[in-house]
Amino acid sequence: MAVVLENPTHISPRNVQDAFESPDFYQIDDLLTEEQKLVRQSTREFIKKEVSPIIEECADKNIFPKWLVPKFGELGAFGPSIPEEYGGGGLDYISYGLMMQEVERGDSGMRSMTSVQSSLVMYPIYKFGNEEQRKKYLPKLATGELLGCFGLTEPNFGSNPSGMLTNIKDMGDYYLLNGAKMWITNSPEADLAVVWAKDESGRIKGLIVERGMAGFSTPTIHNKWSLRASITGELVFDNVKVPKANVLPNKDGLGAPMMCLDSARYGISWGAIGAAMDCYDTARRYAMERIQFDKPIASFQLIQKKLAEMLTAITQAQLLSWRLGTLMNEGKATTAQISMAKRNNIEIAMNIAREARQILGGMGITGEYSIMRHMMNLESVVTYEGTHDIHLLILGKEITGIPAFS
Ligand code: TGC
Ligand code: FAD
Repeated sequence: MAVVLENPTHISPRNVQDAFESPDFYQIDDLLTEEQKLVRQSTREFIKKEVSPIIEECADKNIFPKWLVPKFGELGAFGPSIPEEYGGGGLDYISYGLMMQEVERGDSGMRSMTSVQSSLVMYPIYKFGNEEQRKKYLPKLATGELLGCFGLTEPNFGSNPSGMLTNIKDMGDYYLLNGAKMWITNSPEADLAVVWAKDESGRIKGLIVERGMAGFSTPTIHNKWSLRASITGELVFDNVKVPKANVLPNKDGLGAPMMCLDSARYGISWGAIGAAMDCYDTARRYAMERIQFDKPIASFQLIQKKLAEMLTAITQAQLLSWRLGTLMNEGKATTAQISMAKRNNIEIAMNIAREARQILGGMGITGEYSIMRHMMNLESVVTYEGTHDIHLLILGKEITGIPAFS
């Protein structure tokens, strides 16, 4: 049963020091600016202080730590790439990526919460909204005073969102919204939802739906074995009257939500590196200390093979995301390039988590270490924002020119 806590009073913070150190085998730090390194450092410190001590208990008890929302806002984790005049960080895409890496190093559910707010709520309001909408919502979303969610997926339309049934009818002064969205990160606690719905001509439009509008409800999805510290739900619209002022005017069609997904998938490519690094670092430390056959298990060739392969995969993923970040900064990154990075980096993270868990033997399945939690979380990450196979097909289309989706 998912629980929301507004403050940490009922949590017993762990007294174990989070000693995480990130691997940098190819001196990728030399490619980063001082500002980017500073952003990474401040996020890492925040995660060590605010997330690491409570996250195992939250995941264990299925608690969404809502008290962290304004703290993430203070850190600058909401809308880091949105211009400062709207409350964003005005940072470049590599800074955004490094932030997502560090947040997901702490927990994929926390990264979900922050990347939805940044890429799927603030980004469309900034990119497709008018000045009034930007000024009304963005500063409060940046501080975490408002929490948002993004409604694209429906019960019967996941990989194929273009088939969506959620619809709006023009009633003169307002739109009448009907339909339902499924699997929506943050929805049960969100103050507003960016919702994609078809108008009477079948064109997809983006709308800002606010909590409190009559006919709008957000039931929680319970019993998740993955992303247990993130809250997920539905969005149900039963004749919701949405003022015309809440329609995002500057882009419609499936391309609009797809542009948001490009930004979020890019952030996830970095986030997956964070989860992979945490598993690698945990396994490396454990292997150095765990004695079997009178020696640290790190001295056995098979353990060294696992560690060497993990480090190689992390280094490849770092290079992929760093280069993609430079293309994002230049406005040149393509959807297929983003798909490659999201797909590759999640795959390496899942493999690393599995191997790392084996290095810890029986201890690997417990909540004493973060690995099993990362493993379970990554099962969602490999599915949302386009499944592993959908990204393969996006790449297949890029290579051959032939869409194999249908
Ligand atoms: P297709 O025919 O390829 O395209 C339809 C229209 O969309 C345009 N378009 C894009 N425009 C800009 N940027 C992009 N990246 C675009 N991708 C597509 C395209 O040009 C076309 O425009 P127009 O004007 O000609 O109509 O579309 P399709 O229906 O064949 O579907 C293609 C497919 C399968 C690749 C796509 O729909 C897809 O990516 N499916 C996966 C769905 C998905 O990723 N859902 C994510 C939901 S949100 C989420 O999971 C959040 S989790 C958050 C968290 O907790 O972190
Ligand atoms: P389906 O589309 O039914 O796919 C099932 C299987 O069929 C998959 O293996 C898929 O790869 C395969 N498949 C489908 N089509 C093809 C094809 N053409 N060729 C080959 N194989 C195919 N959505 C939102 O809109 N907002 C959110 O905030 C959000 N948060 C989420 C949080 C969590 C924890 C989860 C699990 C999901 C979230 N989603 C969200 C939904 C997510 O984007 C969808 O789950 C995802 O896009 C897949 O859709 P589906 O689950 O309906 O699977």
